[in-house]
Amino acid sequence: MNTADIREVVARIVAKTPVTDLHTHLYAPAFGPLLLWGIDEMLTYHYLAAEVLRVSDMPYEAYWALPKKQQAELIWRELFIERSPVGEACRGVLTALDRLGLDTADRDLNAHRGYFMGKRPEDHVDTVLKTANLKCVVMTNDPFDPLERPVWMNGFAGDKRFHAALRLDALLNDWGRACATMREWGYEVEPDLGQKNLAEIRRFLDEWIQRMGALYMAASFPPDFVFPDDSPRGRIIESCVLPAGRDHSVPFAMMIGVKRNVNPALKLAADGVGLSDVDAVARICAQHPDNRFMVTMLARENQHELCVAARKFRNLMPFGCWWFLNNPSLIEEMTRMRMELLGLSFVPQHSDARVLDQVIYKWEHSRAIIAKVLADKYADLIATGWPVEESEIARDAARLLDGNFWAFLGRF
Ligand code: FIX
Ligand code: ZN
Repeated sequence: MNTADIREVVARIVAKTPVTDLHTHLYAPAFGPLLLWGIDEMLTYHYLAAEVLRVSDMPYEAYWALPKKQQAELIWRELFIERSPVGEACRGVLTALDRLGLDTADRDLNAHRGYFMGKRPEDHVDTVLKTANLKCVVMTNDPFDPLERPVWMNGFAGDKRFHAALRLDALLNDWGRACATMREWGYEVEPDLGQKNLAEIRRFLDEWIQRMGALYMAASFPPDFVFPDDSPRGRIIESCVLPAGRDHSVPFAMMIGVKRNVNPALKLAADGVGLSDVDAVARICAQHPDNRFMVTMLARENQHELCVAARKFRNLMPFGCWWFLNNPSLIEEMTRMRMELLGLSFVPQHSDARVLDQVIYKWEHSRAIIAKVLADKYADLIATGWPVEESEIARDAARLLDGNFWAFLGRF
């Protein structure tokens, strides 16, 4: 293959390579209203709530008091009609609508709503996963969530399109509250975290990893995340999460760098970003070589150091361009840097989709950038005389979009 063809060939191959989306906030249809989908959900995504509340002078509380349909109408008017929808989250809505076959030249929101009316979520899941070319997605499953918990307790039958991940923010970021809740559930725990308490927390983790069939455990952490750490978080990680990870052979995913509730009036859109300490990541990987850590960091400035840490520790898997980094310019920068430092041994992206239809845009936009970076790298190889075959491109793309994650889990 010559360099003139390479972009087109790589783009075609990457587009047709099925993806495992390893971190989303989507749910299987069996979770009922927890599965969000459709135009009004897309428009009221918290990324767009933050954007509309910059341009509208409506008081924050008045916005949140509106019914969802009216919030969506405000966002459509302010961000799509009064201004061109050039931001990534706005553009994403249009990509999703277009690929679902809607006429995006039509600026009538009600016309778009018509498409979603009367659809069965079960069927729409199939349509969307097929349109986005996803093999499966991983949910974010919180046993402390009062809406989610009963679905598991009543015996969720499973859905091969949706895998589980045991989310531990409640346990690791607010032990006082988690402790009180766990006591209500019959665990013998006390705020002081003695040996017996730690054994009970371990029992809780064992039960939930098994109940969910969790592929990994996960938590998000603030920028001041440290390790080792004598706080309840550090002690629970060291004495419960890591031993459970080893015994059940599941990685621990750490999402580091989110400053929660910077502006509480913005509710779900309230969070910000801060610079974190990559040495904490290096230390946990060094001290626990028998554990595997999937790590994504929210600050752009942490990305280079994280790549270097990943070169030092094979039990560290950098993944995704998280949240405020999930924008074309930053995805390109990060993917290029990761490929140059780590070859093909990373997971370039996850969608973080909260609304089913979003996987269409999140993956189409990211695939295009991953393909562009890969093509540039192949062109550099071709320039040295190294031949690049289509079958090799397909193999590499499959590793990036699917295989690296499953191999890291130890499940091929
Ligand atoms: O903590 C997380 O998993 C974050 O991704 C979310 O809480 C966040 O709200 C989000 O949707 C980011 O994309
Ligand atoms: Zn997330």
